[in-house]
Amino acid sequence: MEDALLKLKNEAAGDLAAIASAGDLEPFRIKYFGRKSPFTRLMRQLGDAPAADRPRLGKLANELKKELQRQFEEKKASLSRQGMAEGADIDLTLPGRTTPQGKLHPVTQIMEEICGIFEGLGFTVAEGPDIETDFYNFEALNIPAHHPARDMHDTFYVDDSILLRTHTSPMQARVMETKEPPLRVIAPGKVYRCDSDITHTPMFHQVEGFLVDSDVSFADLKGVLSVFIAKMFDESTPIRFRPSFFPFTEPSAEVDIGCVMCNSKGCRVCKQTGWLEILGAGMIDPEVFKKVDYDPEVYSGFAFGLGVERIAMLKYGINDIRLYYENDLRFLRQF
Ligand code: 2NM
Repeated sequence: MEDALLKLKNEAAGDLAAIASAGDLEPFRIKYFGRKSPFTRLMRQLGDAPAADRPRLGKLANELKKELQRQFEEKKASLSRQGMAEGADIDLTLPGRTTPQGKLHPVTQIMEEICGIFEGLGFTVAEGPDIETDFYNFEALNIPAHHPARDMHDTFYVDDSILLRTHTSPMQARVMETKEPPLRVIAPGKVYRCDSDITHTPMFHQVEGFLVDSDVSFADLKGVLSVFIAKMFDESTPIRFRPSFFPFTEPSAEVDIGCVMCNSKGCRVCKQTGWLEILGAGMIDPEVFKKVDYDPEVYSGFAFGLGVERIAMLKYGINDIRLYYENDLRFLRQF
């Protein structure tokens, strides 16, 4: 029995020394520590040994097994360290750790696209304050106190004469007040109206623009806006100008494009008309020129205004304006 134990010890030492890779570990473990291992066999034979020798032999077998297990774990650890150094334990197929990259908000992207098109047509960008005076937001734009047009604007007032701008036109008035024609300016930015449902948010974005020079006609207005629509949507997008009213322009028009959702066939989005309203425009009213000290006999000009969220909704088929401001990454990641 003692001889058998000694022989087992030597054989195991030899096998352990021969282990050269992680793949050899498992067969060794099964051979020496599995159910059919020589230790199990020897323990069973222990019953045949003289009763006086049994405790000593049992202890010897247990110590031998423990020592072998310790050496085995050591071998395993050393092979693992070696593998790591050689790169064998690194899974090269795992995806790398990336830093998520942020993107511009879809409204910002569209606003930049709109501004880019007008900059290409020679317009410069002017930005102004969100908090405005009653004068620049209304008076200078030919909307006097108690004018019914004020009702359309659902204004947030800070006090009697200070308010959150309801459009970006006050910036236009500020530019005209300080610069002489010829001028081509666009004013992008946030505007505020006390209104909220699936097509209105209390804050939204506008791009308004104007051009002032001698001899500007409605044909110039149609030309510039046609080029804008062709670039923003498609060269073949149908356009129509419909008579309308704005206090700061005369004559005024609303501009429709053929419905991009149904190809002008008529659908829920265009209310079966085949047309979608995308901007308002007109020839700047001589009353506005008088407010900024331009001679209406010398100068004429056109102006236009459009809602950025609305344009992006039509371009991308977004059906609820509130999606822009919920910051749901599943929505934002699509842009
Ligand atoms: C619109 C429609 C028509 C407009 C007018 C002016 C200004 F200041 F030059 F008179 N800026 N923007 C204008 C004209 C805006 O938005 C629907």
